Amino acid sequence: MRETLKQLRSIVGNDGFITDLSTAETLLNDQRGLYVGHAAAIVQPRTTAELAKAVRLCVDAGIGVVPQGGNTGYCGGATPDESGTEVLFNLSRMARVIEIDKDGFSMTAQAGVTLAAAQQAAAKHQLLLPLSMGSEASCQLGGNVSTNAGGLAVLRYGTTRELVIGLEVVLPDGRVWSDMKGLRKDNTGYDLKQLFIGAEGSLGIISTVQLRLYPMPNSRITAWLSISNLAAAVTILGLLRKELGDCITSFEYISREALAMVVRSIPGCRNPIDTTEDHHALVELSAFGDDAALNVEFEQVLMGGIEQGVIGDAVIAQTEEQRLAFWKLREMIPSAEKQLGGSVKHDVSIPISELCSYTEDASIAMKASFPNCGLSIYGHVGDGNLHFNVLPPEHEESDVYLRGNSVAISDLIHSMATGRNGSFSAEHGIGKLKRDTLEKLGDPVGLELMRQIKATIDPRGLMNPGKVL
Ligand code: FAD
Ligand code: 2HG
Ligand code: ZN
Repeated sequence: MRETLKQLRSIVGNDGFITDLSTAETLLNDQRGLYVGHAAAIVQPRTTAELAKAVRLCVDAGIGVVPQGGNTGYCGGATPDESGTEVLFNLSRMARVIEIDKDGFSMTAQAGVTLAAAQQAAAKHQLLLPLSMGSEASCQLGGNVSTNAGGLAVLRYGTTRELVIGLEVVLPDGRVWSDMKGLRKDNTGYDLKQLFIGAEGSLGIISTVQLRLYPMPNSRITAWLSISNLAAAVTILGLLRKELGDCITSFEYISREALAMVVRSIPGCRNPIDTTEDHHALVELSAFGDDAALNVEFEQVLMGGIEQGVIGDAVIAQTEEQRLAFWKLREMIPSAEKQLGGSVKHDVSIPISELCSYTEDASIAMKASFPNCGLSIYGHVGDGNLHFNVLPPEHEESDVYLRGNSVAISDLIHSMATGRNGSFSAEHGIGKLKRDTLEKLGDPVGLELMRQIKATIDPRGLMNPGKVL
């Protein structure tokens, strides 16, 4: 091991090699505080060539390799195990935007570019990288691709998978596989890049990504609605889509309880509508052309919703500051949960026609089996994806409650989701956290195929060991 570490240092240089792990807690532990990892070393390569050399060296020496981006993932996928024998590959120094192709509407960037930096680089050219989420200041493109991240604009632009047009990947044996032609159409056999999207670093380390960009819309409307329940949210979404089509970019549901937590614990947050009874939806539209005309059409649909009784009240953001304040109410929910003692998190997707009945049934089941627990339900209704998070009862010691009940709570929520043809992980992946759940609830034939693919690409099982499968 000592000799391998020496060689690793010579590949990535002193400034890319961390052995004083006492200073690296934030890299060794996952961001939710579920796992404490140890590592033989942390390496931070700068180039694909360095990365490939370093991976090959580790694998030849039988050392497990753990890829890490911004370490914002929810499932412990970027955390090394407790043995202290794995090497953590942190990609933060591979942070160069290589090219923006204005005519081809695409971006090529090293995998360690943060999502926010990539959005800004595109915006300088009046182009839109539509991927967006609460963690965007820290998460990296390689992490986004590896988790096939969803986020706040999937309704209009799709998940990360739909944005990826090229990838370069360092394979476990150190070979570099590259498909960076950026072609819209290419039917020459299997589309291998799809394998690495959402693989959570279990098949290789993504070193470069090529992403589709969009023209920057020139008008945007953001509204905060009060609504009676989740069913009303689904109805309003249907009305909006029917009347306004594809310009609906985001449609987020925020339950009364989730909003109350934010207002209670995050300074400066307040409900724009004077009600504590209702649930809420945050809607964003974006389009090209006449702002005023879109406003009129949107207001008509809102008025129709109010007349039908599915919308209680609506406020349209008049300034960018107000728009950001609406978004803050939504994006701060995870922080509020954390501040108030944590939650058992879930990330389910259900066919949209069954989303409401699922939520009702799961809420009843929770209250029956876990008396006095709280529920923080919110999320990407437009994608059929809800975060159905369960809070410890007030007056209970949160840590003790979460430790004692998380598994049973999640088992119930997850099996109710898969029982309705839903998914127990719509956007956050499997990592270490949901590996056993995948084993239990996954399709056996599908799991067998996944194992065969893993064994073909990573026969020694050294690429992110113990994650996903
Ligand atoms: P990491 O956490 O570092 O890694 C995640 C996984 O990808 C690990 O398995 C890791 O091994 C692997 N990986 C990382 N980089 C590479 C690489 N270059 N090559 C191969 N494998 C790699 N997720 C959503 O989908 N939607 C949301 O709306 C959303 N909101 C969030 C809000 C907050 C406040 C937080 C904290 C998280 C949120 N997330 C969300 C989860 C998380 O931000 C995403 O999963 C993100 O894509 C992870 O990127 P990362 O760079 O932090 O990856
Ligand atoms: C979001 O949509 C994220 O805000 C995080 O996916 C969800 O913290 C959560 O439960
Ligand atoms: Zn989410």
